[in-house]
Amino acid sequence: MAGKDATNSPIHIPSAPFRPGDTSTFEQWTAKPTDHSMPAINCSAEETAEHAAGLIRVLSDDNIASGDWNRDISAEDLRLGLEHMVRLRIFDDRMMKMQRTGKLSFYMRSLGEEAVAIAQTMALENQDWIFPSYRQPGAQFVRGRDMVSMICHCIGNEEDNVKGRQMPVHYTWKEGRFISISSPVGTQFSQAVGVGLASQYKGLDEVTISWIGDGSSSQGDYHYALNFAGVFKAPVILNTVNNQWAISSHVNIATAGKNFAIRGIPYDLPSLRVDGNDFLALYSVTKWARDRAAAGFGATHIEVLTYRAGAHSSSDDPTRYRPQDEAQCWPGGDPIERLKSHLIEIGEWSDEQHDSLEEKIDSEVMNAYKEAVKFGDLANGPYPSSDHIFTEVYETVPWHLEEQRKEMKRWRDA
Ligand SMILES: Cc1ncc(C[n+]2csc(CCOP(=O)(O)OP(=O)(O)O)c2C)c(N)n1
Ligand SMILES: [Mg+2]
Repeated sequence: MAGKDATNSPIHIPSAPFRPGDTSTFEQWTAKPTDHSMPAINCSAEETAEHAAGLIRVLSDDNIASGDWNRDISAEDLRLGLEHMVRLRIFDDRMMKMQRTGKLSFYMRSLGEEAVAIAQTMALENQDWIFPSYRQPGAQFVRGRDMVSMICHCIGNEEDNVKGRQMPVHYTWKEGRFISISSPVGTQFSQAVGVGLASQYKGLDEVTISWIGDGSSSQGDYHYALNFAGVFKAPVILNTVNNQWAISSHVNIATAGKNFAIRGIPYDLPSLRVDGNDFLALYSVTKWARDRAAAGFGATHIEVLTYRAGAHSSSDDPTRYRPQDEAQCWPGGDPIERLKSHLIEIGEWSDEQHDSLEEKIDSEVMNAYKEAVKFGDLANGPYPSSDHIFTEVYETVPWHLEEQRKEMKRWRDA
């Protein structure tokens, strides 16, 4: 995709190929599910050169599964994956409504990318560590986090497990081995490698997975992580989620290349490029990477090719910088529609079942919402005490913070 130049500056500053008013004409994919064989889990980085340059798919354009990467996933598991994706989409819609009505301050949806964290977490074991970005909250549904607690976090009320110390959507969940999302993007990538090495040092059967966005992958953190993972053969799965945008910056300003996957090969990491809206392909490549890591052969680098179908966040208006219907032009389609149509195709699902699933999840989300706001919301309170600023961070509060706490109390109680 050729980028236009954004300015008349002597410095080349790429712009997006399509802007509001244009018609997006993405290159249509020619990749077929039968294109790439599944290499042995102990393969070299070079042996994945074609997988990195190409695109691993299991579902065809007609959502029929085939090829070497087509694993025997039970219909029950596929239905569960579909259910979690529907859950995330409906949950996101409800949270956006809460944001728009002033009940919480900020929100970020995973629209169009629901398959990523859900399929990939389902391919892991429960003891594996998750180092997410804000676009992978779906992993928590897979691990069974209570929805009320997720909503309380987004509101930042008394029941928020981090007591409002994080922005909404910056979940942290110890029991699910779901590490705190960091507002400074990209930090999770090198931390994930460190934790992977710790598991290996202790001789534990634990693999670590992390995701970074296309935009964030232009930071040093990404390269430090790949380098350490390659040198020390850490049991980690490092995903770059290329969803075409980093807020209003098009992917062509994150890299001059056209491909993120191949960047792993010079670091000696087997590298795979996968259709990120194909649940079966995502599941399959992640299982491959998990098997490889657990067997002691080291890390895998994966480019997850997808499209951010929604706004970056509740503060963003994408109609200002990209064509309004660009998501509909994405060659990878919609992950929920694709898995649904695959299940219908194999006789394991129906439109009626899908409708009743949506109804069931609608009321599940509504009930969780009603339960969560009982603990307070941003529009109506009650609000958590400002004392929380000073608690649960230091075991012993340092003197200068103690002074500030007293000062705050004086102002508050005056
Ligand atoms: C270190 C740092 N720089 C900038 C920002 C502001 N910021 C937040 S999200 C974002 C875009 C990230 O895009 P990408 O990595 O592609 O992830 P996506 O939102 O597409 O999932 C930016 C620039 C930040 N939070 N942290
Ligand atoms: Mg992005």
